[in-house]
Amino acid sequence: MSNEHSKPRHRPGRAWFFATVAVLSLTILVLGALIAKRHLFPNYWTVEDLGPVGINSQEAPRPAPEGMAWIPGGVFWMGSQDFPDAQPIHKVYVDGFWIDQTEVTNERFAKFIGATGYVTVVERWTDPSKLQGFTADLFGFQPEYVGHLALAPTVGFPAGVSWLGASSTWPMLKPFSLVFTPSTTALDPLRTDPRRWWRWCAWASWKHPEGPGSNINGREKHPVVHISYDDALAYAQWAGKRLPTEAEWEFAARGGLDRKKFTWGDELRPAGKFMANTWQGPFPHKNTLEDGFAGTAPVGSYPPNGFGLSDMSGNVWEWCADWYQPKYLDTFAPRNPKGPAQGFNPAEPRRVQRGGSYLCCDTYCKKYMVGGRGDGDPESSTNHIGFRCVKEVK
Ligand SMILES: [Ca+2]
Repeated sequence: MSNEHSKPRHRPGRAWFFATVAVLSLTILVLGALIAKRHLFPNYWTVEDLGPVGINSQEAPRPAPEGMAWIPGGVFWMGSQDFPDAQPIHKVYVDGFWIDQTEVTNERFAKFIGATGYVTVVERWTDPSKLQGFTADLFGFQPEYVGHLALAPTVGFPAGVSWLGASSTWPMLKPFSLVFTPSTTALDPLRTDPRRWWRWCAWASWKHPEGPGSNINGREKHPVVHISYDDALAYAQWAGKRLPTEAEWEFAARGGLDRKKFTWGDELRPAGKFMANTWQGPFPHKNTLEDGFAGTAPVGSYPPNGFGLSDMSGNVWEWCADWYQPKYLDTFAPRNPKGPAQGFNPAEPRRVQRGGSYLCCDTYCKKYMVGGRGDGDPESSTNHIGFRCVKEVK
């Protein structure tokens, strides 16, 4: 007999088995690596293929609303690797819309007040029913500040006493807003109680930006400040406009550029030129004023971005329509997103602010960078918060 029986037999089933196992293992490995990468390094992500990044070709409808620029809309990469709450960078599509070329000025806001008799939130006597549980971190502070509050939870007050608790020692609970005041000595803002540079000021308002005795004479073209979200909404309704969604705001701010650090490019001061009203020098002690302004600047004092918009970086923070979520992408739609359904803490929800202000600087709050996000209590304000509006195409 042949030695047929001693030869290894051809076993196609086993070969297929090993091949299948190999392919499956490889697939699991690759998928696992991709999932791990997504979770560990979630820099880029999109839930739907929106196609290539680009600006819509739709021409500006006519007539153009006064003082507004046409933003054609399109697909863009939203978000930034420079800020944890602006990640992952993700593709978003927005329709075209009109947006104010500048922040709303004192002059414009005065017209609204003259026409409506509206009284801003910080000019109203406080409603005691709204004071329950009102704590320091509701005052429009940016996350950095809140971090400091966490380090020093009572911010100088006895444990358990809120800012309102402290202010209730004031007669009549006067309405107040926060006014920036430079510290008298140099300090490390990352390790210091922010009350060293923020003071609550009774009756500070848009008409009295630094408190009673101050006024806006000569600041007609400056952005209005001490504006709460509710005030901005009231103005927008009067003007037949609305607040921008955060996606619209960022699309507009990027000025047609793709994933740049600033609204004008990647260089903070191209050819040494200041492109925005921010803070120079050691914050919050000494502003060296190299850009020419300690506080607000007249709108349009710096070069506009690619869409013709001024001060999308610096000058004053601008309210957006969206609720703020540190992980907002969890609820973000890829097309015309309107933000999450509620704030990250439903008991103390906050709205998005964008653009940074004249108080942003290299060493502290870099949120004049185009991806930077801020947030604030809808009824609170400070003297570096304003807004601009958008208008839809009918
Ligand atoms: Ca400045």
